[in-house]
Amino acid sequence: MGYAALTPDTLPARLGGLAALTDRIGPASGWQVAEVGDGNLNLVFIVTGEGGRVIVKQALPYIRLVGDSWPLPLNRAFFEYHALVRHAARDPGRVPEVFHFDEEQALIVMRYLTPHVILRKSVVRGVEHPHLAQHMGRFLARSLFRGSGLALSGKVLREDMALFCANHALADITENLVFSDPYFAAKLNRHTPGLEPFIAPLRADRALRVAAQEMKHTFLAQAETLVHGDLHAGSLMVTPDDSQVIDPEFAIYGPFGFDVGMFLANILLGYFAQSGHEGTRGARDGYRQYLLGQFTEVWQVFVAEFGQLWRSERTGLLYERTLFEDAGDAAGAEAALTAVLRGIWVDALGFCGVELHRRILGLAHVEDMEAITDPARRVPCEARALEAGRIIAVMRGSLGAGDVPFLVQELERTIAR
Ligand code: ADP
Ligand code: SR1
Ligand code: MG
Repeated sequence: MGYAALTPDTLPARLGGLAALTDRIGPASGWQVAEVGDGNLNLVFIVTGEGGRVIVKQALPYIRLVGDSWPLPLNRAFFEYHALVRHAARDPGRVPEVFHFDEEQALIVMRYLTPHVILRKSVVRGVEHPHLAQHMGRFLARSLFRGSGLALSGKVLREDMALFCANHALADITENLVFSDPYFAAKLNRHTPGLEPFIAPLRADRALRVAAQEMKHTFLAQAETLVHGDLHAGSLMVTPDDSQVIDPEFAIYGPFGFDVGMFLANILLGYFAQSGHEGTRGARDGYRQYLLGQFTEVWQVFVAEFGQLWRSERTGLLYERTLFEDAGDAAGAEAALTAVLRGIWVDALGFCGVELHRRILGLAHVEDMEAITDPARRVPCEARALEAGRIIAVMRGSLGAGDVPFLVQELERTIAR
């Protein structure tokens, strides 16, 4: 049969013949199915059998958040599957295992993560995850380094780039929603009532509009490595000891700094929301310091891991050892590493800035802020995040790693409650 969206009622009959499921969770006659998708795009089912549980994720021919007025290709499941496979190889154990992929049905069967919770929900509750920065700094360095011309030959890189180039419909969402829509009155934008006095000057800021377009240009033109493409706090599932990266359907070749900046922005969104949560004013100071520590540590771990990979796994077409270490110029390789890392940091800040804006002004908001039900409490939190995003994006070329925590703490003081 051709593609048909699953429902909890039809799923057992449709998938009951798959050994990938029955071998793991038992016969379909005993299955219970619940649709749990809370993302913006797809169906997600938990299928429980007598032997265990699996996740069945299926793409819809449209954007779930908006409805069938916004069609979206089913082939995004193909790219999610291929990205999961590559991530599993590049940072083993950091993504859920894939048990089955059906291209026609746009469907992935994967490991059910338990007792994991979505990181964003944990941050809203104020829960610390002591290993998160280690896990994510390493994941970012490993997935991005090993997916780039630093590790791959030109042939392998370009063939893979050609494959993922077909994921342009998802890139188009990012190109519009992240880099352009926040900076004008786009149709699907929304914002908290009362935020208007902070939005008008932001949109009038020419340097910011230029910075956002420079980042869009970089996203389009700097096809350096396979990026996850949507690495926000809803794309991570965590326990106290583990972190699992899910949902890479936006995967495409893009800049090293893209995933880094998106993830760092989501830490900052969690930070700025803390003072708005009911009954927590002042009580979350320690947690806010923890989040700023995570911001700094993710980057530190990234730098350390990227450097280690640079020294031990630089076997691709870029910065060949022949020109450096093998020619007695190890110091030259180190200088080149420093320059590459500097470029990644500057780009990451640019992406961080625009992500802060689009999660407050665009279509797709975040629970960190949405959980603050009183608009009068939410507005100052969002205003601080907007101003942080503006400064970070415009000043990205002159900010060091230690400057961002200092800046956001200053904004807590200067933009009044
Ligand atoms: P979308 O592509 O629509 O954003 P996600 O991949 O983010 O969908 O999944 C939506 C939700 O389904 C997640 O927020 C999470 O609660 C749940 N989920 C997804 N994958 C898994 C998994 N492997 N194990 C457990 N829960 C999952
Ligand atoms: C219309 S899709 C909106 C957002 O949801 C996804 O998770 C991406 O972040 C996208 O920008
Ligand atoms: Mg998602």
